[in-house]
Amino acid sequence: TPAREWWRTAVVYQVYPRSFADSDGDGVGDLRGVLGKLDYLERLGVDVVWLSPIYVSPQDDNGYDIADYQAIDPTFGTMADLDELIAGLHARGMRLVMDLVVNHTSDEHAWFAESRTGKDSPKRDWYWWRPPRPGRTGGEPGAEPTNWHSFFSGSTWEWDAASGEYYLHLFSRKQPDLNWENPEVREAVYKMMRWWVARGVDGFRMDVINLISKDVGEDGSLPDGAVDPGLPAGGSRFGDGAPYYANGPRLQEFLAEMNREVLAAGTPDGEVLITVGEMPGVTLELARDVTDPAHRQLDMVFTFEHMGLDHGAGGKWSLQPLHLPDLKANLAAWQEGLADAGWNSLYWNNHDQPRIVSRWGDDSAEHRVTSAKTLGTVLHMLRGTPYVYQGEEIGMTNVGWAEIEDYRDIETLNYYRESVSGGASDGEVMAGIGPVSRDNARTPMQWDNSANAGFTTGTPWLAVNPSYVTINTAAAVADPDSVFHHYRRLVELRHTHDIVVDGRFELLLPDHEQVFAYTRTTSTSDTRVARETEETGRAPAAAQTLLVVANFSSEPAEVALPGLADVLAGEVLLTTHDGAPVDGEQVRLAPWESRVYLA
Ligand code: ISL
Repeated sequence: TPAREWWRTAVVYQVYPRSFADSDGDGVGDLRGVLGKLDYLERLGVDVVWLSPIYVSPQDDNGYDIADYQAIDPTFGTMADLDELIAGLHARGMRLVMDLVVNHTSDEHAWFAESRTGKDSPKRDWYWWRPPRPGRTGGEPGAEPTNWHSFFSGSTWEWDAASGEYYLHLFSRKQPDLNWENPEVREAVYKMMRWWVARGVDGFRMDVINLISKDVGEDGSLPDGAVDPGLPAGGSRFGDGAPYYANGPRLQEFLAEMNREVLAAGTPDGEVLITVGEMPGVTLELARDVTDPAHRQLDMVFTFEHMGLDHGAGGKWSLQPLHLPDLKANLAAWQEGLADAGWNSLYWNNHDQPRIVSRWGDDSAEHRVTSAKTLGTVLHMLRGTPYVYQGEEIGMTNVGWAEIEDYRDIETLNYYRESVSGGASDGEVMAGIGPVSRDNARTPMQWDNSANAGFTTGTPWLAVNPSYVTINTAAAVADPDSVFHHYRRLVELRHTHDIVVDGRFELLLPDHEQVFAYTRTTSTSDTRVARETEETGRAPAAAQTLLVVANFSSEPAEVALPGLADVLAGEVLLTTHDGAPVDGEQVRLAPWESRVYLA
């Protein structure tokens, strides 16, 4: 066994194919579009591409509603295109991670079509079918089997008049939840996964994988959730079902089984696979259990804790300014909590989150570039596997449209409808949607300053952010001081400096409201270093300190770093600004200035 799995030194780049590059002018990105950008990805230096879903799908949730797991949606291309993508990535020393969406299928999947034919269907039990509440008439409000509120608004239950039962859908009504209690379901999923591994994929990003085990009673019952009295009128009859559908009792059993049945075998070439589980509501304790290599479940998970730190009373739709000490405390807790067992994934962005430079940086003309760089620095020098979402590496910003007509995202549209029908004004609701909607992440990738940002020759499925005139990859690649080249160096540092991969994390200045500072240290007594020394017979690496000091604000800042004068006098690995005004332990930072030192 290798001393260190390859993914511990890797950086992953997420491609949202619908918005990445359109090769055929139909306005929707596709696989040949991705193929045309491999040189760009190679230039950035990333090791892995995670491809959001490209499978056959009615596209109710942009492909997270899958109708056939083993076929490519014609919108995106053909299986031959995908094989070419795998080969093209492998030829460049890169790997491909597929999105695995198995908490639910599309309602147009053959499994569900069979399941809904009636109570006697051999696949009836592959999904969650339940009768109306006792004494209630199916289809009337309140007759649903539980009061759970869907992620995408409304009830999690859809009435099926033909068979006289409801089916469960935690997301849209076109995304029925699979019943993982049924071993046939699990075997079908594992079989499909083995098929993809045999085809050459290198791992899986597992969509909402901590929702697969529901807290179902022996009699098949599912409990009601607590009703939040603070919810707006439209949502108030619904309760929070998360305690009964997230992090359920059999989750780790299912993950361990999947590992045994699929993942343990590795790739046909004998390499280990990479797995990352998306887990809304995961706790640090559960993350440690799931990612502890001794438990053989997953390599890492996506936590949502840091992404929730700026949520207000109305949840994700009422963003508040971030209080920096909260972010530092949270990231530090995960760094420390997974230091000895388990592994972190590191991210600011994905296709569900608003753009980080608009959210926690400063997207004004004056500070956009430096704040994007500093956000990148703070994240990438942490211990774990960093994920870069398309466009993050050029500092793409939120689009924040004011009119609901501009949006396409089902979560946004349903939330708008539910809120307005509950009595909220258009203005109020749009004020929430603008800075948060998932469409902020989904506007087309900005390649150059030609029409439609060079994304398509046709009409883009979602409008291009007008910022493309200045923010685009052509400009960024040509400018040595761009966000792109900063990200390229961050990726490179992880490859060239073991301390970025292995160093122990320590937070400095936890209460400081402007400055994010931490060290990573290696010492010859580290267990990992000692183990590798023994295994490889190489001389142990010398004790080192890497220091990150970052001004997370648009005002100048000054801090003292007691005991770190030697490090501050050491090598500067990366900066956002010229010159380094350091006086002993005293550091002055320009707005959004950050530096990485090594000594
Ligand atoms: O958007 C969100 C973050 O605030 C969540 O509600 C999101 O839906 C949740 O994180 C789950 O996301 C994943 O599964 C969904 C899909 O819509 C998302 O795109 C996907 O990342 C259902 O498959």
